[in-house]
Parts: sequence; C-alpha cells; structure tokens
Amino acid sequence: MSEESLVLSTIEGPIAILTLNRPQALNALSPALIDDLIRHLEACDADDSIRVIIITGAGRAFAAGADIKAMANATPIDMLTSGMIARWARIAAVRKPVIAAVNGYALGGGCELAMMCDIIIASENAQFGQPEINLGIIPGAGGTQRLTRALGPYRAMELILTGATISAQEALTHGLVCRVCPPESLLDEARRIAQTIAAKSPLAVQLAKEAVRMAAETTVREGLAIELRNFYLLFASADQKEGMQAFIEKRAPNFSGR
Ligand code: CO8
Repeated sequence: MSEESLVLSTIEGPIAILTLNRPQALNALSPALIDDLIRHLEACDADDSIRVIIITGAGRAFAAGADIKAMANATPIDMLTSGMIARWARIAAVRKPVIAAVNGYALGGGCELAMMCDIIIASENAQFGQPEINLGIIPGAGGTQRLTRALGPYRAMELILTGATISAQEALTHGLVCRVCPPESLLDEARRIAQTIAAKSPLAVQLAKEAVRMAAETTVREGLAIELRNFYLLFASADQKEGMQAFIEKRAPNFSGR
C-alpha cells in the first residue's frame, strides 16, 4: 500500500479495498484522484483473482464532491475537452461488483460516485446530498437521474433544488443504502457482504449485475431481454454445472469462474 497515493489499494484475497485518500480536502474528487481511482478499478476488473471491490474514504468523508477549486475557473470548453466528466463513465462501466462503504459526507460528485457503485452501505454519521445548486450549478455525473430513481422524484427534486442533505437513516428508509452501521464496523460489514458475493460464481455475479443495472437504466422490455440472454448464457458455464451438481450432491459448490 503506497502512502502518497490519492487512492490506497489493499488486497485481501478476492476483495480489493480502495480508499480515497485526500482527507485534508474531504476526499474532493480532483481529476488526478478520479484518474487514480479509474486506474485501480480497471486493474481490479482485469485481475481474475479479485471478485469484489470496496470503495471507502479516508478521514471524515467518503467524498465531499468534485474538486470545486479545480473547476472554479473552468470554461465549458475546458470541462468538455478535459474529459473531466466523461471519464466518470468508466467507473460505472466496471464489470465486477463495487460496494461503496460511505463513512461520512457523500456530497455532489461523492454521492454520484456512491450511486455508481452497486451496493451502498453507510456509517451512522454519513450524509448524502447533491448540494451543487449552492454553487450555481447542477449535478453533472448522474445525480439528477440516479438520485431520482433511488428516492423518487419528489424527495430527489427537493434535495437537488434546496441543496439539503439526508442522513444515513433516511437513505436507508428510501433504499439508497442497504445497511447502516456504527463507524467502527463499517468496513467489516462491507467485507462480510463482499465475502458472501466472492464465494458465488463470478460469471453469474457479473451477468446479474449487468441485468440489474438495466432495470435502472433502460426500459423493462430491454432489461428483460438482457436478463434472458444472460440467463441462457450461464448454462454454457462450468459454474452452472458445478452449482447445480453441488446442490444435488448436498455439498458446497466450488466455482471456477469458467
Ligand atoms: N472541493 C474542494 N475542496 C473541498 C471540497 C470540495 N468539494 N469539500 C471540502 N473541501 C475542502 C475545504 O475547502 C477545506 O479545505 P481548507 O482546509 O484548505 O480550507 C477542507 O476540505 C475541509 O472542509 P471544510 O473546512 O469546509 O469542512 P467543514 O466540516 O466545515 O464542512 C462540508 C464540510 C459541509 C462538506 C463542506 O466542506 C462543503 O460544503 N463542501 C463542499 C460540498 C459541495 O458543494 N460538493 C459539491 C461539489 S460540486 C460537484 O461535486 C459537481 C460534480 C459534477 C460532476 C463531476 C465533474 C468533474
């Protein structure tokens, strides 16, 4: 683990823990930090030994947003040509499951980053919101779409227009997060979920992730078509044969990812 890095990477067997590491700036997502995060995510995606990725933040924030200081004097052409926002799509394109362990503020781009992950768990002191309106802008990395799908149009509209934040508990009530824990057990809880997923067939996990994503991003008809295609496809895998044979033989399956 390199201490100077903007993103610290710890590998624990099949689990990679990526820690956003600019605590003095509440992990504000500078272009360099985002680049580093994408580099780590894509390396994990390409590494067969890693099955689940956890993203968390160092210090008292998950991420307090895109780096305001890096954007303050930007022109629209700077924003466009730097690819500053476009490259965020590579975070959402990771094929392996990504768990956001939100340890504090998840605001603006930080909330959008959490929502690009597949599962969000939060510590009791976490806060979520899209406060861009306070800066004279609007969310630009998916906040208007993903928060609206998570909270419903009326609560999301209120948050996005007022810049207010919600607590971890409210996020839990709305289904934005699936678990709230004391800060000291947040990472262990993320590890527990990750270990459970890591024991499944990685092929089934990836194809399930793709199909569930379709539910949030396309029509039911398109989603059903992808679900069915992925369902059929898994019958070509050794893991499907192993999973069903293990059930019949009353033993634990040993999934190979083939
Ligand atoms: N960008 C840059 N620096 C930040 C950011 C940020 N988003 N958030 C906090 N910091 C810095 C502060 O400037 C401060 O630095 P310094 O010590 O040098 O003055 C340090 O972090 C600590 O912050 P505070 O002193 O403000 O800490 P407080 O506990 O008083 O307040 C808050 C915590 C409430 C979280 C406060 O820091 C805050 O409001 N932060 C900004 C939140 C925000 O507006 N986020 C949205 C940013 S815009 C955005 O995300 C758009 C995304 C668009 C897509 C991506 C495009 C690339």
